[in-house]
Amino acid sequence: MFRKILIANRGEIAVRIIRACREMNIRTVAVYSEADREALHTQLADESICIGPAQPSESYLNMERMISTAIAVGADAIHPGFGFLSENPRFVELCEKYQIVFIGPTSELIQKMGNKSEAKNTMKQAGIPIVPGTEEPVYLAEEALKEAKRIGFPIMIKAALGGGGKGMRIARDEAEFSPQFHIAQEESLNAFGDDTMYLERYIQDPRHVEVQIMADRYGNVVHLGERDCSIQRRHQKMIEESPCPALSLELRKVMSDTAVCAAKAVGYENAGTIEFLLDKSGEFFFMEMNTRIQVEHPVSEMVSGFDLIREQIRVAQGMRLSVEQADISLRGHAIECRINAEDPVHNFMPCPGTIENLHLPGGNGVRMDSAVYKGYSIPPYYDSMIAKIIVHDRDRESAVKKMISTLEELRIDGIQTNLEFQYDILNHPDFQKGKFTTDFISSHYGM
Ligand code: MV4
Repeated sequence: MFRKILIANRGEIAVRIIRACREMNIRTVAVYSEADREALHTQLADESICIGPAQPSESYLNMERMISTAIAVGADAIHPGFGFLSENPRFVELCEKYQIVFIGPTSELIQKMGNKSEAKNTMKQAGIPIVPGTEEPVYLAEEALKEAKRIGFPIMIKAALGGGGKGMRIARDEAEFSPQFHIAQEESLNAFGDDTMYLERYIQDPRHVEVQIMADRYGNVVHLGERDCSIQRRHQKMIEESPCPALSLELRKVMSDTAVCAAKAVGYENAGTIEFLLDKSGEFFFMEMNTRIQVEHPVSEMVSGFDLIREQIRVAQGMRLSVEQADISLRGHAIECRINAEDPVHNFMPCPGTIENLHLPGGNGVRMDSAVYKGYSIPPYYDSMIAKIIVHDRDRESAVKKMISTLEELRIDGIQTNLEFQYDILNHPDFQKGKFTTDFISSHYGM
């Protein structure tokens, strides 16, 4: 059994993990950068160690420093949260080498799913539906154009190591293809140091639907239903909900079962997400597998009553899943709004600063996952997300109402936030009808 866990992260997810450990009587070690001396995670953990300067590369991304700190404090395991080192196979190998348990899947699996093109091929082999496209990597525009003509326009050009929209371009026709290919490839080389590309048929205005799965090392896999994450801007999700308002009970079951099948096919362990694109006709395609706990995991926790972080820790200790699929019932509707310190009016520019006054709402079915407090100064070096509001109610209409009144009660003074923008979306008739796709924000707000 773990006695002590080092949390290799910051912000609200570090706080979330500390809380789960406390409930499980596991000691916590926070690591913090020089900019995070006053951060909430630094204050809440049993022990806190400064691991370097503010720049992420010098602190939260510093693998050697992270491992040596874990060894020095006698941690049994490291929880990586999301971002930072959470999907770095070399870091997982380093943990294995020094016999510190990495709370997540194996380095081999992270590596395999990190290559999006290879992941697709693996899933195709397992009978999972994928977007038609190239199976072999493409490097040259001329060679790629031949493939594009075979697949048919419009075409999505993607970086093999991409994900999250980087190194991704649409080519509407043959004339656009070569220039777009070069732009995407250049972006990929800059971002990932790799120019391996692949092509897909372009799916017009899809919904982003992802299924939460949880697996132990004995081949048991359960799902916690799906989340609709279509409300996003420039590949940054803003609102997530469960269940997806567009799914029939039948389609919901097919997608969830498909996700479990995908996880079993690759021998997955720990928490993971299978991302699908859902097109207008109700056809769905595997896109990517995320091999980490995700920002939006609370939405699934609220509809299932299941603690994903606790279960991650349990299965990482070699325990069996604490539940079978039949034990999981998905009840009601949950919605999450991400609160960012940013200015929607000025191109969502990050707006760090000091929180002069703060009121966080609560009440029946309201959950706040946050890392801020009155008087806290948000440092400029990290992600601008400062809090997540999650509400749960009996049905979607009630959950939307609850989110609206929760946003009305929330006060954050001293900094710019996206609060009003979130409020606007929640009140939009199309959002309220569940009528939206991934282009919702760009088409309704022109951003
Ligand atoms: C697509 C697509 C349409 N067709 N692939 C964006 C991020 C990356 N994970 C995959 N993405 C997309 N891939 C094909 N073949 C549309 C998107 C996409 C998108 C996907 C999910 C959520 C928001 C999105 C916003 C724009 C484009």
